[in-house]
Amino acid sequence: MRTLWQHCHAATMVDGRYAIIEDAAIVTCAGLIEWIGPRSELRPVEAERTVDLGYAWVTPGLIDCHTHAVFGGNRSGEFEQRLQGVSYAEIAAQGGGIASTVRATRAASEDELFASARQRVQALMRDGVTTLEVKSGYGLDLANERKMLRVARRLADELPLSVRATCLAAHALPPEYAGRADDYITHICDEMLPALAAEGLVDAVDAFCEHLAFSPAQVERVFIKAHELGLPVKLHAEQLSSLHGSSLAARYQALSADHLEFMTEEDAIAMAAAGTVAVLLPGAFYFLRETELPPMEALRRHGVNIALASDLNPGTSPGLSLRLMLNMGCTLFRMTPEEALAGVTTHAATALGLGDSHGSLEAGKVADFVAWHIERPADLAYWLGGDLPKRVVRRGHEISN
Ligand code: DI6
Ligand code: FE
Repeated sequence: MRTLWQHCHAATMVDGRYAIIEDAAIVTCAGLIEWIGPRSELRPVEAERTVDLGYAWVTPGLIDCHTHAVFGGNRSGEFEQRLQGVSYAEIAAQGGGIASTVRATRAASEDELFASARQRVQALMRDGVTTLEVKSGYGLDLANERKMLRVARRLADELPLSVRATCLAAHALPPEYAGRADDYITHICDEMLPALAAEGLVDAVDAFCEHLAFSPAQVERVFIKAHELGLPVKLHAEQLSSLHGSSLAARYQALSADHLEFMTEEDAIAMAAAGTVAVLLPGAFYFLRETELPPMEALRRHGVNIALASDLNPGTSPGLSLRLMLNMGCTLFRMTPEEALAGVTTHAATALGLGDSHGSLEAGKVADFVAWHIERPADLAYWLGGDLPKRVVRRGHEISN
């Protein structure tokens, strides 16, 4: 069905810029954008349907390119501990942290994980999210990583949104492998990744490169296996210390390196050369009350594309609003509202390997967009969360929210 959407303004986000079209018209057909431009230049079209958007501002559908939305339990007790002065690393060393979510996730059935993840994902969707990444990484054995990734696939089957599933088996050391990290990496490479990839459950492979997780040498083994299986890689890097994981990620043409507070200028140069997107996660920075800022100037100077994401997870970023992350990206990291919006559209798409099909409003791209009843695009980064009035269109069809 061909639809003409008119009486709107558009921030197309082509090349990551607002690139504003005032009084725009958008023609969608078969789930794609067929034409977009000023209404005055629209040639007569045979549209089955014409929709008046009431001079709303249209942006691409928002893309949350880094979430751990599938997990059992929650960690508000640890939040209370941390407020009493216990650090994230200390909690992890006492068997809490990621390990406690692993226990809860292993104990949960697939249906239970789906039900809780669906609620969280629906909260993100109420914020205009039409594409989402979901990582595994709280199962840490074949059966439980499979269970998580199956829930990620099911979210896409049952909700009107696109989901990319990332295998993060190298997130933490499972208790069965205590003191044997290299053996766990071998298990990931020889058993888990080949099986999960063969089942079609994996779109990308991620790892956590940190003193309290895995070393660059261990991460590299995972990357080599991922490439053997034809899968792109991503990396949690430089969140709590500098191990140059982001340079390692760039050497493996990673789609993204994420967190990056402790990255160096050399890391930025390597990422720019490889086209690896910097995914910044201000929710985790805020929630852990970190003080080391990502090197924004170095990222800009070297032309690294910057994305923003929720990092939705129970330990470091229980963030259910991607627009709140826009505000935090601006307030905490000094991004401009334009950079922040590019970070959840154009560059987020690239961070998921979807840059050719998603993330901007242009002919040929998937017709995922949001018509916001706001005064200017910067309003999206201005309001602190909340449910802004809007209409959400996915693959050319309006979805209710
Ligand atoms: N970095 C993070 O912020 C999350 N994972 C990671 O590698 C935290 C996950 C958690 O604490 O449950
Ligand atoms: Fe994360």
